[in-house]
Amino acid sequence: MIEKIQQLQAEIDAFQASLREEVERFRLRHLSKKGTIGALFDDFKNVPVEQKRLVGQALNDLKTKAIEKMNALKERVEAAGETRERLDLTRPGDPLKPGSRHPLSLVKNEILSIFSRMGFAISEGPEIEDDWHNFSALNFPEEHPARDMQDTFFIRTSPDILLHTHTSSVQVRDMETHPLPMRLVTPGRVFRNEAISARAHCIFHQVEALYIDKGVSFADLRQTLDYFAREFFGQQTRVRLRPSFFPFTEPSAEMDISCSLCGGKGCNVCKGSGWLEIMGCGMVDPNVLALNGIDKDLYSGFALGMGIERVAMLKYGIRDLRLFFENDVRFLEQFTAAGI
Ligand code: 2NM
Repeated sequence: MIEKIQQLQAEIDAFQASLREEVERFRLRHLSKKGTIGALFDDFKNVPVEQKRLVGQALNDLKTKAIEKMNALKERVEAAGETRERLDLTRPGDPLKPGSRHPLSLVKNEILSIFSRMGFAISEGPEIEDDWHNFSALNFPEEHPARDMQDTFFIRTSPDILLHTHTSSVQVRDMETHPLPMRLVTPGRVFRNEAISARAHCIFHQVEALYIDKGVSFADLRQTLDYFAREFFGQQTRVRLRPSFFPFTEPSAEMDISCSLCGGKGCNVCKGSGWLEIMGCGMVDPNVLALNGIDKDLYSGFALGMGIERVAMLKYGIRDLRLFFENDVRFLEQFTAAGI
C-alpha cells in the first residue's frame, strides 16, 4: 500500500498541464470518486490494523497534495490565457456590423425624393468654379462682400478660380446647357471662409431648386414650399414667408416653418418665437435670366436654397454642427440604415 502511494505521489508530482482539459483529465484520474486515490481509500479496509495509522496518514497526505497540485495547475492554465484553446477554428466568426447612412445623406436623399415627386431632375456640377459662374452670372455686383477673400476660398494661383460658395453656380451651368423649361434640384458641398463653431463650418451642404418656364409665378413657389414643408416636416406644418434680399432673386424671401417641437407655442429650439427659418427663396431676377441667355420677357422662374446641416439638426435634434464632420462611430451608428 505504501509503495502504491509513493508511486502515485511521483506520478502526480511529475504531471504537467497547459490546457484546461488536461487539468480536468488529472482530476478525473486521481480525484474523482472512481479515481486512483478513491480506490486506495476503498482498499484501506484491508490494511492490517497495526499499519492503519501510518498508511492512513500517507493516504490523507497524498490526497491533500493532489488537490493542491490540481489547484496550482488550474491557476497557471487560467493565467496563461489558454492560448491554444482560443484558436478554435471551428467557432463561428464575429458578425460584421452593418453600416448606416450618414445623417446628411439621409436628409439630402429625402429632400431630393420630395422634389423628384414634383418633377424636378437632379443636377450636379463642379466644386471648383470661376468667378463668372459663382458670382457674375448670378448678379453679384463687382464690390459685393461675398467676393472678398474673407468670405470665399480662392485658389492661390488665380483670383478667378474659387471653391463655390453655393450650388447656384451649378445651376448657372445648367442654364447654359439645359433646354427650357427646366426644373432642377441641385445638391452639393459648398465652401465659405468662416470660423468653425457649433453653428457654422467652412464646408457645408446645400440643396437648391430652380424652376424656369413660361408664366412661373410666386404662387407656384409658395405651393412648392408648402408641399415640401408638409412632406418633410409633417402634414401639420405651417409655412410663413418674410421679405429678404439675395442678389439673384427679386422679390426674395426667407421661409419659416412652425416649430415642429412645440407646435408653434414657443420653446428653446425656436427661441420662443414658434417659427424656424428653413430656407431662402425668390423669383429668379430677370437680370440673371438675361445674363444666362434666357429671354427674360418670355420666361420667369423661382429658386430656393437650404442648408442640409441646419435641416438635419432640426430633424434629429443635433446641437453641434461639428458632429457631422468628425465621423465618430458612436454618433453615426445612431442613424438607421433603413430608408433612403
Ligand atoms: C437661395 C435663395 C434664393 C437660387 C437662385 C438660383 C439661380 F441659379 F437661379 F439664380 N439658384 N438658387 C437661390 C435663390 C438660392 O439660397 C438660399
